[in-house]
Amino acid sequence: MKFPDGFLWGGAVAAHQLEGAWNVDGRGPSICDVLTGGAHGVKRVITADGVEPGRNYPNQRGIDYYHTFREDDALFQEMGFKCFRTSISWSRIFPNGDDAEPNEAGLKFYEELFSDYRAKGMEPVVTLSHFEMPLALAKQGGFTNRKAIDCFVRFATTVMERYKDLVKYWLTFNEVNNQMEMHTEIFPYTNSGIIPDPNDTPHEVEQKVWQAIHNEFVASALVVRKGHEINPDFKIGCMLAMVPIYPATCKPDDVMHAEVLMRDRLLFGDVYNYGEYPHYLTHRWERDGFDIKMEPGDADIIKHGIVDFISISYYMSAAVSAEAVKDWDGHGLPGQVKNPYIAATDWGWQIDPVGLRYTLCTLYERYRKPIFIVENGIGMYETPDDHGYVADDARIDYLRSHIEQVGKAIALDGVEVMGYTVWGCIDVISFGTGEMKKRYGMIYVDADDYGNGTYKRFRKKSFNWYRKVIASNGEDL
Ligand code: BGP
Repeated sequence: MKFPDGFLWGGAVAAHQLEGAWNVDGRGPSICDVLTGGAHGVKRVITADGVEPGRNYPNQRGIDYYHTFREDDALFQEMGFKCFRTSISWSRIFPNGDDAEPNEAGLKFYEELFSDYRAKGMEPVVTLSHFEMPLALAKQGGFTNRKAIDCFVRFATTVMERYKDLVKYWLTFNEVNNQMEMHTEIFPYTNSGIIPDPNDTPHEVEQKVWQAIHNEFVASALVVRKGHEINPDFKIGCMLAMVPIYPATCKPDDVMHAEVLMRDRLLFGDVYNYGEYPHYLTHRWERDGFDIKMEPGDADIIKHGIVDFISISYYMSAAVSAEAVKDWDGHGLPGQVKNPYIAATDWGWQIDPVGLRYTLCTLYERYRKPIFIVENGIGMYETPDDHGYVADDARIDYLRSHIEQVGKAIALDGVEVMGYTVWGCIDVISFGTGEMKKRYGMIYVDADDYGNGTYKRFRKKSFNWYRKVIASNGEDL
């Protein structure tokens, strides 16, 4: 398949999963610094009141990219990356979120980092908020508190002004829609800075999350507007976690159930692209008794802050059955069942390359905006040989089959796709589990879940494969 000229091939990471250096050069604590490491099937724990001795906080270490970025970037350059996606750690710039002045050491770090990307031929793609709210703001209610809007807009404006000649592509809130899984402790916390309160009823939790979501829409729209004022050439996108939800059978009840759940994922795209709340959402708020506090100018702000493009993460699809809803334990999707036609990763994520083409078609038909796939990849257990080499053929198969479907969406369906970045192109701390051993990289990092290891980097088999893919602009898969 032919990919368009200028297609943005590259890799993606998030500051809190790789930088480490959590308390140096004036950085304040962020919400991910106080997430403990979990293990396969074991929940991560939020210790927002302080770092407890004896606990493991993997995000504080990352892979020490703060100190190794020049060498790591040289490896990305060797693969031929055209772009590189990372986030700015909000608490490096505003350690408490509401400080009078930004932290110059933090600003300087990202200036050096983005300059290094440019010097190595990689276009920076920057996420403004990848689960990285300063902890001090979470303690004041996170995004349920309107104060967070002002703090976020100030942070975003500060960095957009400072890097206006270095960065062109910006994303506002990472995977903003995964917080529709409101009854997990993790997502309302990581997305909106809502510290779980065991006294809250499920309705109270939902009320808080909806309020935070509204405030995030206002914040995002303001940032889009300000960004375009700072530099009219900026391209500012939203970022949606896309998991196509299939009916488990063609029973009409299953089809309807899947449609309603899919709407939950797409409502974010609808607001970002149409600039207003869809009827099904305002109806739902009224139906279920949610009272969302809005200020008079909010609707107008949302209307005038429409995004330039849509970015997505894509890892898997899901299947749901209306019948199975009664067995739902409050986690994952109501009525979720295993799809018997596709395989799954060791973490149960169902591998579905065709689902990516399906997703691209759905989004393009609905919004007619260019789409940037800013996360795709597979988490695997890996053991290197004596030379540190990992023959990760399963990763190559995963990436190849997904890239093939992207090619089809472009060539057969006419979808406008801007680029594709492999998630965790170098092994990083897993967001969901805090494990190091859930690896996504094309570069192996010698470290375990507890910070032991040499932290040396080794090229995996997929490293050379991806280099070839980029060099041939997607023809040689
Ligand atoms: C997305 C996040 C990333 C990332 C990835 C893989 O949800 O945007 O931060 O880590 O998924 O998830 P995990 O690390 O849980 O396997």
